[in-house]
This record gives sequence, C-alpha cells and structure tokens, in this order.
Amino acid sequence: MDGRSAPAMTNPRHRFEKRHISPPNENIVINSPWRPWYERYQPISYKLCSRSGSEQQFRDMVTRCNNVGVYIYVDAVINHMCGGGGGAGTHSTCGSYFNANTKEFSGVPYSNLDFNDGKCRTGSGEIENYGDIYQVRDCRLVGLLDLALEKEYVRGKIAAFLNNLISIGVAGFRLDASKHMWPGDIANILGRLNNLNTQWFPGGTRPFIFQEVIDLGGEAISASEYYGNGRVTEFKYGAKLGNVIRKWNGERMSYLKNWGEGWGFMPSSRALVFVDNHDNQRGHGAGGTSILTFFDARLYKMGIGFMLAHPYGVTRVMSSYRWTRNFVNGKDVNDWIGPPSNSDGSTKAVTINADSTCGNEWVCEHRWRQIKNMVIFRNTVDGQALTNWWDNGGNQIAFGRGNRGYIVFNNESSNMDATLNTGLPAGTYCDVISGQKEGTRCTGAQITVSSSGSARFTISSSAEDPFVAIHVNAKL
Ligand code: 5J7
Ligand code: CA
Repeated sequence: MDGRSAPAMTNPRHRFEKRHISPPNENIVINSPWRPWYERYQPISYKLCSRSGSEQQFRDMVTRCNNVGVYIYVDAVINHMCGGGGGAGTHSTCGSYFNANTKEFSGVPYSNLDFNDGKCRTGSGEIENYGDIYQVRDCRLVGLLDLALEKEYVRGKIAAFLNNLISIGVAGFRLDASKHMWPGDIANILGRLNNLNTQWFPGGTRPFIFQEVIDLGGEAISASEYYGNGRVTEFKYGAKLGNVIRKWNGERMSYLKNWGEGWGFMPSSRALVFVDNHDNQRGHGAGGTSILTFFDARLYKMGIGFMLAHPYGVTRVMSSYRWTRNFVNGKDVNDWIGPPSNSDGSTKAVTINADSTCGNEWVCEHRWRQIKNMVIFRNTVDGQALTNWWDNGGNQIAFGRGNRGYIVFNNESSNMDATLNTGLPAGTYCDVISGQKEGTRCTGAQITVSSSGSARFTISSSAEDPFVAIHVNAKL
C-alpha cells in the first residue's frame, strides 16, 4: 500500500513498502480437527509467540525488514479475547493458562473484572441487533469475550502490548473489529502510544493506524465516527469493484469515471482500500460473492490493476494461500481452512520457485508480475491527479496520472483498437502487464507515444490480461 496524505503520517518512508501481518500474539489453539485460520483472532495473551514463530523470530523479521525499508503493520486484536466456549487449559500458542469459563487469562493477566458482560443488555450476552450501538460495542461478537476498554487497567495492558511492538520496530496497526469498540476508547489507547523507533524512523513519527469498520450502509454505526483515530477500511470498494469487473447488476467499467466519493465512499483521505481481504476472500463477510480473489485470476488482476492505478485511498494488496473450495448450497464449507501445514501443525515454508512465484500452496499475489508492476506504477505516479479519462460507454476505459503513467482496459467481449491521448512524453514505453522493461528492451508489448501524446492501443478480448499499463519509469 502507499500512504499518501494519511493524516497520522508525517514520514515519507511510510509510503511504499509495507507488510500487513497476521496477529503475532498468543492465541487459542483450535483443533477441529485441523487448525483454522481464524484462531489467530482469538487472543490468549500479548506474548509474541504464534503459529508464525517465536518472539525472537518476530524481532528478527521486523529488524531485517526495516533494514531493507519494508515496514511492518500488525493486525491488533484488542476488542476481545477467545470465545466463551474456549474451555480451560494451556491449549494456547505459548502455553499460557486460561479459563474461558471464569474469564481468567494468566498470561496478561485479565480476570472476569476486565470484561463487559455486566454491561451488555441482551438476553444472550451476544450482539443481537446491529441497529443498537450499545450492543455492537458492549456485547459479545459471535461469543468472543468482550474486553472492558473503558477500564484503566485494560487500556494500560493493551497500550503496553502495542508499545512493545513499537519498540521492536513495527510501523503501525490494523485495529481489528473497530466497529465493536467505542471510538473514544480507541482514541484513549492511541494517545498512550509512543512514537516509532528512531533506529529506523525520524523522531516524532506516529504509528500508522487503520481501523476495520465494515460499513456498507444500513447499520447504526458509521465509519465516519472513526476518522479522528486514523484511516478506516472502505469495504464498499471491493464489493462494488467486483460487481463492475464481473459486469453484474448491469454495471460497466465506464461507470468508474466518478469512482471514489462519487460512488458514496468515504473521503479518499480517510480510506484504506483493497479488492479482497483475509475474510471476504472466503465468500462470506462484506461483499459476498462479488468479491474478486486469486481464484478468478484474470478478473482479479484487472481489479487490482484498476485499484493501483486509481488515486483513491491508501491501497492494500492481499497475499494468500490456496485451499480447496467446496461449495455446499452456495457456501464454501472449507472457508475455515488454515495455512499450508505439516502433519505436526507447523506452517509450511513460503518457498520461492525459480520463476519467482511461491511454492507450497502459497499464492503470493504480491509477486505476480502484473500486480508487482502495478505497485511500481502506483509509486511512479504518486501525487498526480487522474487525467485524460476515456471510455467507450461500455467496458473499455483508459485514464492517465498526469504526465507519469497511463492505463487502458478492454473488458468487452470484442477486440479494442483505439488511439488515445495519454498525456505522456513522446517515446517508446514497455507495457508492464504483458511484460516489463529489462535493460534496454521490453519483454512484453511496446507502446509508442507520439509527440502529441497520443498512442494506439490494440487489446484482444482474449488476451491473457486484457489491459495495458505504461509509465515513465518503464520507457526505453
Ligand atoms: C465483524 C463485523 O463487524 C462484521 O461486520 C463482520 O461481517 C464480521 C465480523 C467478525 O469479526 C471478527 C473479528 C475477530 O477478531 C474474530 C472473529 O471471529 C470475528 C468474526 O467472527 C466476525 O464475524 C464472522 O463473520 C461474519 C461474516 C459472520 O456474519 C459472523 O457471524 C461471524 O461468523 C462466525 O465465524 C461464525 O458465526 C462462527 O460460528 C465461526 O466460528 C466464526 C469463525 O471466525 C471467523 O470467521 C472470523 C472472521 C473474522 C472476520 C473479520 O472481519 C476479522 O477482522 C477477523 C476475523
Ligand atoms: Ca466490544
């Protein structure tokens, strides 16, 4: 993702290379009979040992990444601990004792005094009605033990957890389930956070914050309540873009001309956007079946290409593992499956093949040539307005980013042949979708921009990837 104009950021080094990682703290181990991905969203303590490794390995990763300019953003699960049905014992990733029945978490420690159950007014203790803001914030989300975030003690424990991560060198946080926390409680905790570690960041740099608030409209809680704390996830983005690229509901790419606020999204300066995430790539959650994923690779690359070329929001690219889907009555009953793992439960290594793709069922979308090159495109055009919009009224569109880059899509079932005004300096450019610039040549298609800035684009409807992107850093 890039971080243009995020209010919480002053450091230009926040801009480009970022990695959002899974929750690194201790969580419940669920064997049902195999470990699901979502166990990492059920904390047991704030010790840094998880399925991804030990504290020592975490520190080593952060140090090595920071040293090469790849900054780490931690998924922070602070609304709750494990589910109330989690039992008692040491079935946790660092072996800390807990008892979900008595709400005792010895690794923090938390006791029953640190949870919200007394405050929740529903009969079941669960969130029953998303129209009631008190239920959504003070009751249990699908049985998860809900922390009393107004308590000094709880705030202190969470702030210490996040400050420990900051001291290790992390650059920011995704705040999981933010809709289920009061914005004022989040503000209080953020106010306790230290500046980033000056071994890698300039003095006074604040952590980058983005809050997970699923607001598709129609609920009592609005994403706008969270703007004061940092960026907010815009879940309408991937849901709507999926419909457009799939051409569902009569949508066409030409309708993307006013993409962004014009589609009812939050202001660009507040938004964290993505085509899919770890939750909705599994066919449930916000967006339902319209969400594009690596399973629909050709459409997915178009969606990611559009997102990365378009100036709206701070963008995030997903990186996944493959699992075998099994649809029963339209639902994937394998939506719980965890990462590629060995029979002892350990996670398989992310191996890198000779062609730079990943092995062991890791998909590594971020390494796909088309996606990697569009991240470079985004960085190249950073700060430039959207210019030279063109469309055919249907599913062929093109637009530029000032005099830095230009992209053309043909999502029709017919071939495209159009001469368009790119706004780019004259010259020969490498298409960074069908190939890239290597040395003094293009490995894929070449595009010639005339002295007037125009260029001819021919895109077959059956092309492997029916879009073309050129930018000034891929000019011969
Ligand atoms: C929260 C929302 O505000 C929301 O609008 C939404 O669509 C989903 C959630 C949600 O957030 C979670 C955050 C966590 O840290 C841990 C969690 O377990 C959840 C979570 O479960 C969750 O909702 C699940 O997914 C929705 C699509 C369903 O409508 C919910 O019922 C719920 O589904 C539950 O998933 C099942 O009811 C339960 O039986 C099952 O054990 C549980 C498995 O856990 C997950 O699927 C975890 C999802 C998850 C979603 C996230 O957005 C997230 O950031 C982290 C985890
Ligand atoms: Ca809550």
